[in-house]
Amino acid sequence: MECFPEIESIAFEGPGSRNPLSFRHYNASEVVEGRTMQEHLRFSVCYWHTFRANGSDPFGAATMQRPWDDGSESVENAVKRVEVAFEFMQKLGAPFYCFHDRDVAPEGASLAETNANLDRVADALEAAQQRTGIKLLWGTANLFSHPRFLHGAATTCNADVFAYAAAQVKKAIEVTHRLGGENYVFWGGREGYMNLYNTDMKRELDHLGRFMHMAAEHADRIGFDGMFLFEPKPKEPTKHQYDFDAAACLNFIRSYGLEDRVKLNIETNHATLAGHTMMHELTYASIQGFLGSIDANTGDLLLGWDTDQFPTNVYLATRCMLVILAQGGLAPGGVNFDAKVRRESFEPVDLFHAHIGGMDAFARGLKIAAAIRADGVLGDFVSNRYRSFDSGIGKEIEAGEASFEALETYMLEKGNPDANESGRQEMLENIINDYL
Ligand code: XLS
Ligand code: NI
Ligand code: NI
Repeated sequence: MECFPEIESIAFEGPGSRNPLSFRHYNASEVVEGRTMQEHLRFSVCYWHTFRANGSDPFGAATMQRPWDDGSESVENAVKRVEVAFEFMQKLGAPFYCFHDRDVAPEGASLAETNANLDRVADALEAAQQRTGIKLLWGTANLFSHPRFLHGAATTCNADVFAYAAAQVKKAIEVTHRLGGENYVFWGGREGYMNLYNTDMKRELDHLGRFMHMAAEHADRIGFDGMFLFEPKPKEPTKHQYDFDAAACLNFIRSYGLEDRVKLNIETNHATLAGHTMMHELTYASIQGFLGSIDANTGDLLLGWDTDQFPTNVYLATRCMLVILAQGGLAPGGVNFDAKVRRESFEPVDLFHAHIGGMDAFARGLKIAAAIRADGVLGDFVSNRYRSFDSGIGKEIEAGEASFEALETYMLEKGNPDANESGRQEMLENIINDYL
């Protein structure tokens, strides 16, 4: 059964096209900086928002009654949904997808039944992947929806819940491995606290460290060598999430000796909630070699929560691509649209419009960032700005050959530093506008 019969494959028609169901900029085979757009962008559709969100919010019921969904939490319905998902992704031309265990298969009455449900749906996913060539960018476990996780999963005060979470992640890594997943994500849904009066922060963080090590040990045992990705988020659902931002995550990774195994999956809306720009978070992670993948979305600056909207802002996409190109790409990570259509956009075709917009914005961002890099307008300015460190005293400082004493002698002799120069922010902003 075809679920989107009115939709043909979404084709690249070029910037002049007025067909809303076409790409104006994303041309999968077009080469930019020596790689195709498909290779650079590695777009991924997320299962939870795209195939499970129903438009309900704290104030109202579901608005998206999908014609193919019987509304039941049965394995049969879940298997049918796999067909819908792959038809959608194939027509869109997305090479990857991502899921949480509970997005794809329903929870059963016991862990064993739940695992069996997941295996049955994994059979369908595996067959659909083989049929279509669409690959799994990453898998993950939902350790936040079920009430058992109310105090957290790896950071719960209840050792049995910790054990349950471990068993669940063990299974999720195995299924990810079976499906050829290239990465495995840890987003600590309820790993944080609501109140410090009842919280032993030290113990909770130690437990999370232990949990991650056990995950790595199990991955090694089964031969899963995909990258682990930690996803920062400052708040929501807890008041303070332990994986607050890239800096907090990196401190955690290093404190617990996980740096060989774990990189970061940076999400735009989470950066915003942490009071950072996406470019800041990407740069911070990338300069230290920890930028693994991105969850491409955007928030609403007038709202203080994770609205997970599709990214259509070309400036934002350009800034992302500047950082990603500078580090030589994201692979084995990718650009995952952790984004959902608005409650009011309840028709199936809106899923196409949303993804087309995100893919075109990133394709434009890629082309613009590549042009900026080719002309060297930022790169040349920045290297020139730091040229005092290329020779003389600056070079000695960078080489570790200077001491406070030597610098004092140098300055006493010289008297005063060389004059400062303008940072030219406005000029640079104007130059970037020329490319947009
Ligand atoms: C929620 C997170 C989540 C992760 C996967 O805010 O973004 O969707 O990406 O667990
Ligand atoms: Ni995310
Ligand atoms: Ni989010």
